[in-house]
Amino acid sequence: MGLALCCTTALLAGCGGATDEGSARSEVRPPLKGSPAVGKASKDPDTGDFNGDGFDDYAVEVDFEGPDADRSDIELAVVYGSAKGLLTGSPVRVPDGDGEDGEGDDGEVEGFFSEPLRADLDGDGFTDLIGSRGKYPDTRTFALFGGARGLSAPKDLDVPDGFRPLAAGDFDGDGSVDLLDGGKGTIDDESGEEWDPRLPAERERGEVLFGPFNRAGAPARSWAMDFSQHGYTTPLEAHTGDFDADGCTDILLPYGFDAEQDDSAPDDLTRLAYYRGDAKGGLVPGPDVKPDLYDAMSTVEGLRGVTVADADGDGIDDVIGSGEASDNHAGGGSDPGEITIIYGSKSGLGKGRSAKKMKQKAWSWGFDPKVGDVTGDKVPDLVLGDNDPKGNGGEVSLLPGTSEGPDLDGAQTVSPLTDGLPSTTGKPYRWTEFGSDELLDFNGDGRQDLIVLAEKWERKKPAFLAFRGTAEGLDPGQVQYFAPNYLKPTGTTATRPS
Ligand SMILES: [Ca+2]
Ligand SMILES: [Ca+2]
Ligand SMILES: [Ca+2]
Ligand SMILES: [Ca+2]
Repeated sequence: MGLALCCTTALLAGCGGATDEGSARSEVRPPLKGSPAVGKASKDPDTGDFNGDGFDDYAVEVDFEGPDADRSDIELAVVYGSAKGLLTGSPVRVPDGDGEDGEGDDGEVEGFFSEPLRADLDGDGFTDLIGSRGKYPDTRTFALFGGARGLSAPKDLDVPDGFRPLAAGDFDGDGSVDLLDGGKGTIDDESGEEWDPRLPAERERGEVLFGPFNRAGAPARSWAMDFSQHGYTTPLEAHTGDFDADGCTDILLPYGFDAEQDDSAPDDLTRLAYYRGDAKGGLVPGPDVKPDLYDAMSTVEGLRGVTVADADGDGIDDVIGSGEASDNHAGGGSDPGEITIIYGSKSGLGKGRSAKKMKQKAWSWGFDPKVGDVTGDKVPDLVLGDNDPKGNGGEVSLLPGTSEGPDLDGAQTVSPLTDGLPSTTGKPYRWTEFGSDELLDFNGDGRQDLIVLAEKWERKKPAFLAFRGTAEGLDPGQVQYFAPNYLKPTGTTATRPS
């Protein structure tokens, strides 16, 4: 469907081909090489920065294509920040296991089994990178420990077999980081598969490991917790934040299930569970948020996703929901894209200032909300994606923050049609799947920079485009380009640079 729309648009635009018309491109500069600056520990380390040098560092799972097109090789790549920008020529790489990717004859799948988490697990004042990898179901939880000269080599943690770190936070507020596994009755919750029989029974329901973690990577204590809603479903992901400013991390757990046609489904299922961090209990359900959190942020079509961030800059985390919308109406109508911000407050989530809603005509508006101060005026800005604007296959908008909230009318948009973006071919493709990946201040100037992942930037191959934040917004004139191949030749497995 994407391809068809792309071609139609190109014809309407009156161009000869879908790929050779468009905006001016700049040349790709060579990868930036160098070692990260030597940093220092901090009492409250910035989660963006692994070596404490004041420059945020980027971590991403990258599919390094092998010489054989059928083989892919997924690795976790870390690209350090510097005053000059991301050190794309000197990445650190972590493989996902020992063998080839893909499903083998024995049905084993090798890969990463959780999104990489950033937290100071060992409490030494440097942010660590935590993940899980291996051959399912024999996955191992590992950490790369931050340090003044960069991340350590990956080290397996001494945690229960099959533990999958879905979230990190200080749930009991004792000052040490805790890890949470939401349970995994299914590999793919969307498919509604049965509990995976290969998993030990105790892994089905969820577990919280409380810090401090010792040098062997073992938690101080663990606690089994049932997030499975009567064994019916397990959380797809987890979003942590402190929504009531009590110093204990709270958590939102979205679930994916289709219970409408299922008579056996429990009648009290929720699609978005809220657990409050508690100094005595660790994590406790609720309290109820009125109106219901899911209902407050979803459209009739549902909810695309949630993001946690301090959207109004009062120091208390807020929840941003992106409402699902559809363009598949009879007669060609489309729902507006919708964003809802529910504010945290000392008296609880949703109990402070009233929720803010924003709508835009296109159903595709409002994807992947992200919050950060891009312009450096100390007011948080909002970054939103639109994955289907007419004619360019993805764009990203920066809504500058004001005392009234994000300014929709003052939005700046960058897209594949923006002049000056770097290209190795000089020939932009239109359907690039251009979307925001992460906000980080990788050049340490106090303004958040935006890393865009364009899955099909050139020759249908992915590229990262790192936009710098400036007082005027995102600067398309000095964008750093890097592609998986740029990260490939010089890197080895992770070691602390010496
Ligand atoms: Ca850094
Ligand atoms: Ca650490
Ligand atoms: Ca703790
Ligand atoms: Ca910056």
